[in-house]
Amino acid sequence: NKRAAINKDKPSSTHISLSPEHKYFTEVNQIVSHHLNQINDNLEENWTCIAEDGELKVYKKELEEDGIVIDPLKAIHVVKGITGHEVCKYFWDIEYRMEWEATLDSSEVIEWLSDDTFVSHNVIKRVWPASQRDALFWSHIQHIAGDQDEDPDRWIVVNYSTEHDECPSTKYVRVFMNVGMVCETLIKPPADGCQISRDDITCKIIYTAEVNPGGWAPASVLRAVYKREYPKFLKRFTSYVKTKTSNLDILL
Ligand code: 18C
Repeated sequence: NKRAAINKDKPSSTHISLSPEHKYFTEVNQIVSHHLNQINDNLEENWTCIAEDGELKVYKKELEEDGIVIDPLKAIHVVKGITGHEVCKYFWDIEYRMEWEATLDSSEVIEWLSDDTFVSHNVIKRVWPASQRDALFWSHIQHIAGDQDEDPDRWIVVNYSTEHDECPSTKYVRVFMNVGMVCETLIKPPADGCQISRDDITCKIIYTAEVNPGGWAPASVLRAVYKREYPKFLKRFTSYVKTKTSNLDILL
């Protein structure tokens, strides 16, 4: 039975973002930088395209560690009518996760670390013949203001595996993951005196997933599942964000 996520002890809106004294501060910033540094990777040279559909392209690098598939995956998508802030908001906010996630049985908050970072426990749907998996990770959202001539304005969400005393790995095989969603918004300047409309905005999404399935799983099945599920996720999730926002003010 699918269950909506529980927002456990969500900090009040006056709560500050992760402070430099917080035990996760260094790790969060390191992993955010890791994803930002990968934005300009040459995908034509080092990666293999496994799916292409309109503006969506999904790439992978084949990699195995002790016979376990850990292929890094990267997807680029360009979607009209939504902003990077909107895409990141719906990807990060666990209140909406079960509305678009098709690969999870459940998702639940374990601890709020600040108003932009929380730890959640997620049970992944079982794929026959492998054992069922779960994932425990912190999710962090951040706005990175662009500088005038070099980098554009960006929004980023990172989901990164962690440990938590309240949620030891007992019942399932635990997956380890480092997932990043980086978004840039392009705005076509509207005619003089006109307000920006959804027709004037385009969002470029750079999604990366480094996943270790945490124990043996048949390589051919896993690669087939990834090839099918990642493009499906990107199409399903972005059309969800379009539907969710179509009648709302643009969130820049
Ligand atoms: O990034 C995504 N979602 C985030 C929020 O939930 C978050 C979660 C990431 C989960 C990554 C899961 C990795 C799977 C691990 C392997 C499972 C082993 C299976 C063994 C097979 C032989 O960052 C979006 C994630 C989109 C994930 C697409 C691929 C995941 C495949 C997982 C299998 C579930 C299949 C469900 C299909 C069910 C059909 C009956």
